[in-house]
Amino acid sequence: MSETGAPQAGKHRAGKTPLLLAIAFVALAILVAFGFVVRRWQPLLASDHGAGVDEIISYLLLTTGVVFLVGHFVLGWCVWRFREGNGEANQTTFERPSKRVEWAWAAMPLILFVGVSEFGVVILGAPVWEKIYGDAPKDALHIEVVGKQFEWIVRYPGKDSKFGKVAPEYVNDADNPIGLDEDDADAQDDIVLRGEMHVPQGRPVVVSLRSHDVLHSFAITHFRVKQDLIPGFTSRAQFRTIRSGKFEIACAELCGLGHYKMRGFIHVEPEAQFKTWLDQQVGYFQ
Ligand SMILES: [Cu+2]
Repeated sequence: MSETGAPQAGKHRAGKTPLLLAIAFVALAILVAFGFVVRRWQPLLASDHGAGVDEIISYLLLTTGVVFLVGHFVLGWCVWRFREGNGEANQTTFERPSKRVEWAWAAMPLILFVGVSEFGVVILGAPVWEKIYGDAPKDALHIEVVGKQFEWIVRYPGKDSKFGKVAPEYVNDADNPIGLDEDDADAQDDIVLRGEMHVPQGRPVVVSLRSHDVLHSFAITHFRVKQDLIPGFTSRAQFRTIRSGKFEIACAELCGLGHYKMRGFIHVEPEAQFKTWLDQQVGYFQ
């Protein structure tokens, strides 16, 4: 624009900046794509349903990545094509397209995005959802995990396979952290561990999750498990391990000043080794 405000074709030169920006954008896009191809970014997979979770993450990154790139190329092309000084293009007078054309252009992205998201949810997501939130298999091992500031307390039902009663009035941080009722017969053989969990490899595990105080999130990244704990509500996580080893249980919900140290470990062992370990545990009131 000149001082008087009238556009003068060809007077202003934007210099090399737009070209450099465009090159940087393309280089960055190639670098990011390359980064996804050359290595896996998720931690080693240790659960059955986890491959499905990884697939959904890859699908979302790919689809949104392509949309992002195409969108920016179109945007860049428009900026370049209708730049100040490109007299020929700017002199074109645009007539308003027909309503049908406008509707068609509005419907296209709508259909595209609904298609992309529905395909992801229904085709890829539903089977994984079923594995995580479907009915527990009959041979599943039931464990309870209580989250409190700032630790994980793990409970096994013991030989009677029944979890004993708990009540807030019995909670005592030093020797009864989950508040087991000493007068309850089912509670006698319950096994309570702090920050430590053992599961047999390959057997389905159902974890009931409760919180003693605030929101926490039970996260085992190697299993692709992440489930919020909500005070006053029992939530559930379900998985089946595919390899043995020791994996971290983290809290994935900022829950207070000690959030960073709220961690535990889960030991995945062959069935026989797990049985031996379980037999060595002593009931809480025994
Ligand atoms: Cu927490």
